[in-house]
Amino acid sequence: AGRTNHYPYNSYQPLNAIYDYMAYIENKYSKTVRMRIPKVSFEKRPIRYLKISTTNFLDESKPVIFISGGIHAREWISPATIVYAIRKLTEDVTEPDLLNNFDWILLPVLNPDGYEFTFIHDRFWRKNRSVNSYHNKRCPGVDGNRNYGILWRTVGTSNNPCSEIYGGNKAFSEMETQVVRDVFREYINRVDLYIDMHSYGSMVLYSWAHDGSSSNYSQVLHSVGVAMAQAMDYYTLANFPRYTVGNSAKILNYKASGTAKDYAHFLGVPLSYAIELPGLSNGTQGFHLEPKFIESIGKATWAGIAVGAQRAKKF
Ligand code: ING
Ligand code: ZN
Repeated sequence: AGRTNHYPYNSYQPLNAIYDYMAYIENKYSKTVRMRIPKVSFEKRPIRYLKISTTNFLDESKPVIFISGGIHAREWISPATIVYAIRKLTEDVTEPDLLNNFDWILLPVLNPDGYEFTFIHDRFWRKNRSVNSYHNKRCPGVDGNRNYGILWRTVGTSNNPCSEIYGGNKAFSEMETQVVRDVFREYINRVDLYIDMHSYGSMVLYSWAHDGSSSNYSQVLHSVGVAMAQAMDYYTLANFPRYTVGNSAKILNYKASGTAKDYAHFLGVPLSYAIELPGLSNGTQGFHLEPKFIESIGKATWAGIAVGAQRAKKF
């Protein structure tokens, strides 16, 4: 397995370190890993993901698991857990069936401009850094998780560019959401499990976010969600809260439209979730989980992903 300490887990890594690691993994595991750079961000940073597949890249027979993170810049634990998942599917494979039975798409940093901005200027920035004709200079940025083409800009969002939940000037106006949309287009009807990683709150969230109504899959969404939560709880340190599982509008105190997990579910992805990873403090400090917890949260989150994948296969 080689240099397993190539990527440090004792501190949060800037974009270039995550991207270097992805390139290193692609190079080292070149039979199974391909890096894709479908678009560049508003500030011209590449948006990268890895496709991991143990069969020929033209083989379209396997179900796909798609995990995205980092749409919200300040939620630093989100990209970290996806980097950890990359490790578990390449350098440190302990679930070979999961590697062999699925094609994996792992996208750690959907919002590279925002992520970089949180390292340099403002630790608690949420949105991306794009500017459109409705923006004034004081208020750049669109909330990627309100920009998807599902009941776009209807509830729990804003048409004010200064808002933290500004939905953009049209659905899919942003490069970040276009990348996710295009992954679903490319793998249409093959994505069995989609997870969009956020923080914080220790919650497994499913559709529908706009009104709290249940989807046709609510029973399986709930039972698989509970199984993932239990697996994550098992590896979560005792001083952390336990996961709660439910409809996002019901267990959060707000509704939302134009979100990634609702868009995926609307497209027909049965198991589509947003996971709110843990945070230990209240307020914005909750986004800054102490780095000493990165590795254990990575491990716990991988356990949840693994259980979701096992259930996706049987489903
Ligand atoms: N929370 C998510 C947000 O975008 C969410 C929660 C996810 C709501 C999916 C609805 C649908 O508000 C954070 N912390 O970003
Ligand atoms: Zn978020």
